[in-house]
Amino acid sequence: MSERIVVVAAALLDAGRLLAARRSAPPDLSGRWELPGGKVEPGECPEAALVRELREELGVSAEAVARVPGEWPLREPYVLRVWTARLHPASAAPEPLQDHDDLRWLTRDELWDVDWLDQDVPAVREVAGLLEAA
Ligand code: 9L3
Ligand code: MG
Repeated sequence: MSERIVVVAAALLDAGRLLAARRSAPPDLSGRWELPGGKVEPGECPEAALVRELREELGVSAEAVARVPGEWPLREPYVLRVWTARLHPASAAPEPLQDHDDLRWLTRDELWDVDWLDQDVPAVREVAGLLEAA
């Protein structure tokens, strides 16, 4: 049996909006939108990985809030797990520092205006109810 590697992603929520990030790499994923995150490193807990990825990719100080129920298969051996997350009050605003070339804060009405990665769609659907209408 192959070991699964967890990829964590953040449904970063602020003022009733969800942060979407447009990937700039690799070529087969670039231009598609995702919940930012990445691979959990050996020995790292998923919530710590989430905080680290948000700092590295977006330059923010944030924390995991709650696991979004579900687990979604990615390319072998990866599996996607999602947490809601929030910015610390003193955090910088997110910037696309690494792996992304655009960011958008989406209201519920705008949620499907971006071309989400297929694998992220079920998680985005799960968090839709937490968003405000525009
Ligand atoms: N992935 C899918 N949805 C996401 C994230 C953060 C990642 N929300 C996929 C894309 C890559 C793999 O997981 O194939 C590893 O992600 P990364 O480390 O390149 O961000
Ligand atoms: Mg990443």
